[in-house]
Amino acid sequence: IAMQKPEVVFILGGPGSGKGTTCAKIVEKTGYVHLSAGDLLREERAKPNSQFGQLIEEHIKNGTIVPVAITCSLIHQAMKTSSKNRFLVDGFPRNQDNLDGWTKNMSDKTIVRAVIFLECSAEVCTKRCLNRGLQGSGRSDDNMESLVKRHETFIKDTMPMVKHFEELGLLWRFDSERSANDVFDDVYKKLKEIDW
Ligand code: UP5
Ligand code: MG
Repeated sequence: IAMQKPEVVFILGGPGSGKGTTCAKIVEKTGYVHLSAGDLLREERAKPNSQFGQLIEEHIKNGTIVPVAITCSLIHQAMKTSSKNRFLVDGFPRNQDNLDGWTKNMSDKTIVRAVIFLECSAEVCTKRCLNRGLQGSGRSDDNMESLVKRHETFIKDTMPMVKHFEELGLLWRFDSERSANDVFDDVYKKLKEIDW
């Protein structure tokens, strides 16, 4: 019997909306594997011999989006090296280029089950990231200048993806200004509904 295609749930939301926090909680309670596109890019940037390190850093600091060929191949590689079959792909696809690259390379290899959208105002998102920066996150984009740009990119480039998935009937919305546990409880309940 051929192995079932890997199943993907995308997680979208503004910078600091709680994507990583929610995914970490889901991983504790389920067999999902968490793949944060941002984390994969930061790992790639940290490799001393990466030919993309500088390009990635420029995009991250400016809150702009890395070309999909790089991001998609990092996600694909991480999926291939995992023994698991269910993935939470966090912070991707962020723009039309990301979506086109995914469709071209991954749509015949995977099944997208749902898209989790964490709704959070720019004010709350920004406060959370600035606070994380003050606590020593070490992230080169946890500063006011980068955060303004990250939010602009989210509204201009990523919100059209949210709309796209809503039109496909794949979008699940959650109010992520609540406590991390409340957000997780609701997301977990919805994930249970597509489990069998
Ligand atoms: N926190 C979380 N939930 C909370 C809650 N409910 N109540 C109170 N506090 C809460 O959380 C952020 C902070 O808020 C933490 O301190 C947390 O404790 C607290 P986190 O869970 O980290 O939120 P998340 O949404 O994951 O925030 P993150 O900063 O990671 O979001 P971004 O989307 O900005 O960052 P990402 O790493 O995905 O991308 C960074 C950059 O990489 C992008 O700007 C872009 O340049 C590049 N990128 C690409 O180019 N392509 C990609 O596909 C992905 C990224
Ligand atoms: Mg994150």
